[in-house]
Amino acid sequence: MIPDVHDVILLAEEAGRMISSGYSKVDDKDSKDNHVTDMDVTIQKFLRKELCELLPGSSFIGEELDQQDVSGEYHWIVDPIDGTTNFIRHIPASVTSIALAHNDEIIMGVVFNPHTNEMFYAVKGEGSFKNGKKINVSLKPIENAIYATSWGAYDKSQSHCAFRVSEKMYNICEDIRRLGAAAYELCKMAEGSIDVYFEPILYPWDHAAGGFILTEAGGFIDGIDGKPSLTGRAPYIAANCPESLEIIRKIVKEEY
Ligand code: LIP
Repeated sequence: MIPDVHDVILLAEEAGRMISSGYSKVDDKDSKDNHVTDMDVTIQKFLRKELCELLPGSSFIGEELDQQDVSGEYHWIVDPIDGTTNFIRHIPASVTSIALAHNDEIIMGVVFNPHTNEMFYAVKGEGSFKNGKKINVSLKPIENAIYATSWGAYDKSQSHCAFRVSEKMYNICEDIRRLGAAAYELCKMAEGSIDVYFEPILYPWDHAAGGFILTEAGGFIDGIDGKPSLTGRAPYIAANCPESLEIIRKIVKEEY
């Protein structure tokens, strides 16, 4: 049976307490700009054990430790700390992101920011919630939109395109934000604080839970060539309404 979302929330809260206790070691990953702390690894090990116990037979994909098992009907997709650079630099935007997929479809998402005590969650067909209150995307048209993005810090080969997209969007929208944690940015879209979004490179653990919470809150997601998959890295586009989605998708396509 599918676990109760409140049991997953309890695990996210425990992960949050671990984030709040800090870290003692930082290593570089595939580039000098991409880091992992001992706490990313500790939280992932904890969540893998607890989540797989919560749903016997489920498999697990996590950002760290090359854990990428999608065998079986159900699998968890986890980023123990999304926004690791923020975490290292004491910028209060690092979250734990947990999604549950049934085959190729997300059916549950939980994202917790322990610095601000924001608990976002959604279960398929039931809408999205923040700290127990239902949330929805904004109704803002693109000319009043806040656009959030990144320029692909871990692989700067795509950065020039993303900067050109930013310039075009800056001229159309109200302003730009870069929070540095994709899962958190997608949840801030779900509650209407951000309206349009593009990242040149995202992995499933960055977007699975946040993107699901966004769509359950009425938002829209896409990629350049079809919907972002739950395996592999790809560009990621999101908006509060179909009209803005079409505009950002067109601009991204022009620049890639
Ligand atoms: C990061 C994101 C960030 C994005 C990076 C990366 P990490 O996750 O949340 O917003 O721009 O590409 O995926 O590495 O901190 O877990």
